[in-house]
Amino acid sequence: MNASVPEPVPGDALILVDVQNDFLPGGRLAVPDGDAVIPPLNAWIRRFRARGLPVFATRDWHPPDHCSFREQGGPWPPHCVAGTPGADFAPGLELPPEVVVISKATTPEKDAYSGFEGTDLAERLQERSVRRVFVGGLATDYCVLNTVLDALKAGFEAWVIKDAVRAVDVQPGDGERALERMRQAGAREISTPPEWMES
Ligand code: VGL
Ligand code: ZN
Repeated sequence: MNASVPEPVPGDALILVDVQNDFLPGGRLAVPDGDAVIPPLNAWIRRFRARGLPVFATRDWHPPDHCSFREQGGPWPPHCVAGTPGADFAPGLELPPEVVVISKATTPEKDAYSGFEGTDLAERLQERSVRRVFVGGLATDYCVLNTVLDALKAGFEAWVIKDAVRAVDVQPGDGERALERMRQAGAREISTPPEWMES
């Protein structure tokens, strides 16, 4: 479903999921075409900033011996090690100075794909009276999926910015299946209006 575009209003928040160097082309866990999320996300950031609405940025922030890394028996190459350049936000992402950064999966023994897992993201949204979250970033089939599902579970309305997400696609079709799961759970989809991309 692609409803007409709502201009962000009070009660809305933007959540940028893991737009970090290691998930971009050339990174240690590169998401194909991952850098394509940056221009539309910048358009959303401008829109939210212009209205004084909150912008949150989650980041994978792993210790060097994180359990999700292959050396520890996990599924992934080492990535987003806290404090390394690979864990930095993409330089092209126009993060506002007042962005709220949410670090996740920060301990060796636990992974967390959702920005809500083991963080105070739900409380931070509630204290700003947020009702709707708009979500984009990386990757559709892991951290975007789980962040959107948890947003819905926590009682927020969730909108996936479809042109501002990309999938790892370990199995072909994972990204599409993730979008379907989000829809089934009650998420809505939206595309960045082309006119937002011009300025
Ligand atoms: C992610 C795999 C491992 C993600 C994080 O941000 O989607 N994927 N860690
Ligand atoms: Zn990770």
